[in-house]
Amino acid sequence: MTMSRRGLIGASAVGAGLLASAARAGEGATTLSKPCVISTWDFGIAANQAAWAVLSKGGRALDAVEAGARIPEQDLKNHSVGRAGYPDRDGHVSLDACIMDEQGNCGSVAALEHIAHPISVARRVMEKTPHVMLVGAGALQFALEQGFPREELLTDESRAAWEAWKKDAKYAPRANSENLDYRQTSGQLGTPGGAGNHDTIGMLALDAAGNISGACTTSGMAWKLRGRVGDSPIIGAGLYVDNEVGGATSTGVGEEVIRNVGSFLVVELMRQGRSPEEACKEAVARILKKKPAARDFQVGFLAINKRGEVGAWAIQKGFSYALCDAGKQDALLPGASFY
Ligand code: SD4
Repeated sequence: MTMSRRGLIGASAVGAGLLASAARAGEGATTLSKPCVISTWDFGIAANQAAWAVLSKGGRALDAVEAGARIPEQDLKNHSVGRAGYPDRDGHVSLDACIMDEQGNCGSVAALEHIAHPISVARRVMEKTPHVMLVGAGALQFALEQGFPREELLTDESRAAWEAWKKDAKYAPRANSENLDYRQTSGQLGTPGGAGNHDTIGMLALDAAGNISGACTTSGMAWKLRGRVGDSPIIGAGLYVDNEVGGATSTGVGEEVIRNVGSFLVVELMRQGRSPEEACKEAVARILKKKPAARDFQVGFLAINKRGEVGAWAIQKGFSYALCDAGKQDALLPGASFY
């Protein structure tokens, strides 16, 4: 792992102040050696280590990102991915995930309920069906047919948070509301898309053969409308990989990412010669240009190119990403940001 002008933060040394002060623009590139894996947010460290167990034995990037994504999916303390995720407005835990490999194969599930590992269902969609995306009741039916157990994913803690939110929730947008304000969905969780609300994991891995794969999994925006799907299961929005170029993934308010087909944009900008950080910065700038009010929300992009160069950019400070290669398996960096 090589860095220029920006020091790595060991997992134990990370504090909010350190992250904030380190989150300055254009502080140089981080380059990982292959194999390697990167993930959004601090809980990406544990996910990366599960992926590393695959990569370090010469395993495939696709297997690595699936193994990694399953870690936060089963983490009962993580309320934004998988089991124990915060429910939608009506109390249903509804999960979104997608996966993509170096050949452009991809699979996705959206609004999937009662299945603890949506990333593995997304992989089955990719490998066992001629389709890319299954949603809602159909996705659940497919998962059950594939042998995934049906489970209750709403934990007591998540139910209690939902009950507390309902007490003074003013969130009842019309389906086509032009005034939908994400802040009303967030309530006590703080900035929409920020660390307190959205904690999607997006993972990108390069294996020893140099092939790239990615995975993205989330319970989406807490207290969302029933049926709402974010960017995370949408190929090109929440995740995109291209074995000629590299890969990108996103976290934060998914509507803003979908509008700009964010991860595809980042990869295409890298194809045109931008560094991962420059490409992520431009994708965030597009969001803000189209909708200046998005500065009140959080969206972050994370990208890696085929040379192992890594970069990230977010609207607001507070975004972080975890890096792992043979040199260091528990590194965490702050994402540079506009605000
Ligand atoms: C969504 N992008 O559903 C996801 C949520 C998220 O960090 O990123 N959380 O919009």
